Amino acid sequence: MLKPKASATRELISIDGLWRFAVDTASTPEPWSSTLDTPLEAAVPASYNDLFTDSAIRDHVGWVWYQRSVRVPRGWSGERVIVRVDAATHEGAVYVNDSRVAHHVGGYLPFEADITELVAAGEEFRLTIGVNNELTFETIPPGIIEVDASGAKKQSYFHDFYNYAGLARSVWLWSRPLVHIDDVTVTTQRDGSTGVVDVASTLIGGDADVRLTLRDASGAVVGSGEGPAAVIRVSDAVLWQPGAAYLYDLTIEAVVDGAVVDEYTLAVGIRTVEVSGAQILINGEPFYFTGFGKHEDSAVRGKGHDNAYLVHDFQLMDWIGANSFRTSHYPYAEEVMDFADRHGIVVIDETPAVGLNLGIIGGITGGPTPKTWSPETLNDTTREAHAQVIRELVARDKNHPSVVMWSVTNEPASNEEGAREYFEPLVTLTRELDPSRPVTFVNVMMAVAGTDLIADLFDVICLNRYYGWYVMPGDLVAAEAALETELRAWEQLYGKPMIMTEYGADTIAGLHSIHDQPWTEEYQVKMLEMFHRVHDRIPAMVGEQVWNFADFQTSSGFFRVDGNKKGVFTRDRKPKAAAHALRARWTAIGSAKPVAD
Ligand code: GCB
Repeated sequence: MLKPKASATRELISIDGLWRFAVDTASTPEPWSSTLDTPLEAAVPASYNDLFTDSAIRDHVGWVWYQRSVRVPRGWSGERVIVRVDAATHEGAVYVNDSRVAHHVGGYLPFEADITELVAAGEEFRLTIGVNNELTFETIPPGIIEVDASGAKKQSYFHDFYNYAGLARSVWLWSRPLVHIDDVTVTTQRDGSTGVVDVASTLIGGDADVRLTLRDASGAVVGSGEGPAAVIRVSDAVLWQPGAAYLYDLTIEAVVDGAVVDEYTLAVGIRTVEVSGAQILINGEPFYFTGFGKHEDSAVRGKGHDNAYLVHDFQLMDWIGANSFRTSHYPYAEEVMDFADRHGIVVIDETPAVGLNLGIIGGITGGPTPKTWSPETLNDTTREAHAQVIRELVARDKNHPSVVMWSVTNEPASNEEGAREYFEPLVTLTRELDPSRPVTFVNVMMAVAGTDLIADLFDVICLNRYYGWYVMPGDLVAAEAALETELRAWEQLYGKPMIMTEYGADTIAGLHSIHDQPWTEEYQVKMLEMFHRVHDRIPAMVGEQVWNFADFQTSSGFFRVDGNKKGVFTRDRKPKAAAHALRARWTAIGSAKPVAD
């Protein structure tokens, strides 16, 4: 799915800003059919939860309504008019005046509607977007809704971040010609010093010839091609490298009778990625991942995309020497992916399949543990929802050179009966959709080598481990021994590349101790250093991504105090002591695996 962009044949208008906002009530059965009767306005993009002071809005479970009027530019007559919603978390319904034009399930991926027949150039229309935040066993991520004695819905879920909802990313009005480029898929290879750019494109709305032009960063034409499937060879190609991004511009034109009827330009990075033995090679060179699992999270905006945070977070990652991050635990805004492309940051791109593990809840509360994979819990319908987010994620992000790997899921119950049957078709699907990238999943600490049932299906094994925190807290000597024993077992059983995708300690900025005391800044540093000693001793370890880049909000409860504090930076992006320690290590090692003396 192409990101909305302006070109010589397309225009793009942001319809972000302040929208009328109301929570769903029984008294307005069709809120889209007239002007919303509400005193509230909500910012778009932003999650709505932390905007208002009313906890009934923050905790609302169900539909909310956003509405504004939009004028179609008068020059758009004869063009197709598209509404594009970058994300509606978790379900969206779009109405133009009284007509429903789109419905989409999945909170972190875009959708669009062609509204040409319902609007007129130069005229205004009423745009209403309903957003529903409910999570069930049929959604990704999953959750449970209970109705209490008063009839109020209560949402619970199995993932450790607040269920922010709303229009957290941009909404666009986009014009396209009738005959237009619908999709483009670019894959790249190297043949000696020649870059090989494979382009497949599809058209919609009629027949046209396809013309391709590839330009380098100075604008000079370095290659061209013709037809819906073409290969462009670039001599002496400048590669897209981690830390040294280089992007070409590929212009795709649809031509009818010699006239260009549509044009779209896509950034292309020429690079290869492959798994070889227990190494991950980018452009043929072993790559060692340093960086973080992140979240889209900030005060007031919740998961709302914010370009100021985007720039600042990437600045901090650069300052600390991080070369990569994982889009834990859902696809991030496309602006983030584009930025990573432009700045040479390597991305492990994760689906929103988090919390597919009912065992964790029982484990923490001591209560009964339901089976994760069963007809009553996560079942074939869940798997179809999961397949759909994989399809949409690959469709959205397949052309980003920064994306080197797909992560199908975070911490599923991969040790429970039924896991293999659930995941095998999803891994096959991911490989069919994109044969060019390795596929991974992120393993939970309860599913060790020997009890995990799915690791052999994947190219790379990502591990989240909390030795010294959830297990053996305060005892870093025992933790170090246990971590090393476990990693050696994985290495021996699979011989595949392994990345520590989560390790970390909750830390209150400003809390100090001379002892190994959990929650202090010193303990966070010592625990990370302990992990690093072990990583350096295990040849198959090809990366380390600390949990988490910054403190983030979670659901309330006895388990968290105003959120998860495992950030290396606070929620407002101030460094804890660990930030300085990581900076010393990562700026020294770059992208080369450190080896123990
Ligand atoms: C995990 C999860 C992550 C949590 C983290 C924690 O394993 O993947 O979402 O936030 O642990 O801090 O407990």
